[in-house]
Amino acid sequence: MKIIDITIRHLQMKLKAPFTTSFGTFTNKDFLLLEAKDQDGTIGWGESVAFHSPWYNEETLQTNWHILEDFLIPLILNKEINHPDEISELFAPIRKNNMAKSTIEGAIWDIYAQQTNQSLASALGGTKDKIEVGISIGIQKSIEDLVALVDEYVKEGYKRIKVKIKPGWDVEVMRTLRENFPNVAIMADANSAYRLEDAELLKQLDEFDLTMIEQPLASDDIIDHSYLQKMLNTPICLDESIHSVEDARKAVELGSTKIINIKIGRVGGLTEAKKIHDYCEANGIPVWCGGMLESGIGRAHNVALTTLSNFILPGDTASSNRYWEKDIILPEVVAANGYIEVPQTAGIGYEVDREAVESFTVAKKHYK
Ligand code: OSB
Ligand code: MG
Repeated sequence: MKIIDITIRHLQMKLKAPFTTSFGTFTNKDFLLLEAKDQDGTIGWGESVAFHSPWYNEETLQTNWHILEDFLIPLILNKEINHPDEISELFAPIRKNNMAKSTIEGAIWDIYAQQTNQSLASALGGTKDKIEVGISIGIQKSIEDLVALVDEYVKEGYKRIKVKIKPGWDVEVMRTLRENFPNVAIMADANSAYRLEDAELLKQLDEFDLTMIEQPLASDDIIDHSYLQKMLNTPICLDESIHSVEDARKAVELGSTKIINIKIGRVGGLTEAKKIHDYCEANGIPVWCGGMLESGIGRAHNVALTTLSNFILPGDTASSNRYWEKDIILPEVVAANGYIEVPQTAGIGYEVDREAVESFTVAKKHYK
């Protein structure tokens, strides 16, 4: 393939309900969409999961646009590409900026899958025809509100409930949830809100039989996570700390993590995501697919990735309608009874609703 034309759009979509983490509250989702056109006319789509502000990692919508426009797009346009695995080599001269890289790489995987007439899931080597999913719930105004929400999602059939925690919203919250939902798989995500000195507090969570605790300590730290894991019975799952298969190997060898959350954007694309998956599979580490409040396009990529065999634990890929009044793909992603059916048509498997895309676009630029 040869990419001859790229469009970047900045979309703004209003979340149905605000989403609060240990770092702050989102009411809108601002993100970049990338549309790439091959010389044969095939179009592929990629979504940047960088947020408007750098709270989750150092990347933002604007840094992604800059890196794409000034560095990554020039490395791709009019180059002969035989397989999407080559993209990471083309991008090797550019350090980090994984979410920016992943935005183009995702579009190229979409084109490759269409040109080889297979679903993105099959192109990646995935085998499942449906995937099991859970849901991630932000910090609420009160524990009563949280219990009511969890009850709703459990009734909808989500296979695992993840709740955000932070100092002051942790042990009592998890105790109440476990009392109310004795048989539900429950986990907590701290988004780096604690320090090793909080180990005694985090140990109290062992009582509630959580499936795991996600990213309790700093995003750039795998040493203290290894000390912490030795003190806890609850398995630690790393999210923010893992950017590559090398990070995964080091964290696993140090005993810093027993489970890994794979996010395509955070690791620089589907090729690296697959490498992490394969490494974990060979080493007995279960993985699951994380989420970044994606629109339908990023969501479709997550669905495809989750069809790989070692995605053993339910991920955060919930229904489109959990986030949006209206998504930008047709049909929308639907989780029924905790399962999403994997589309079998070529490429990402969902139609992009161009009218919806345009209606949420606040800026756009073409490159050729
Ligand atoms: O840490 O997994 C996270 C949302 C935004 C940023 C980081 C995270 C999350 C979630 C929600 O937990 C996942 C989703 O529903 O897309
Ligand atoms: Mg997380």
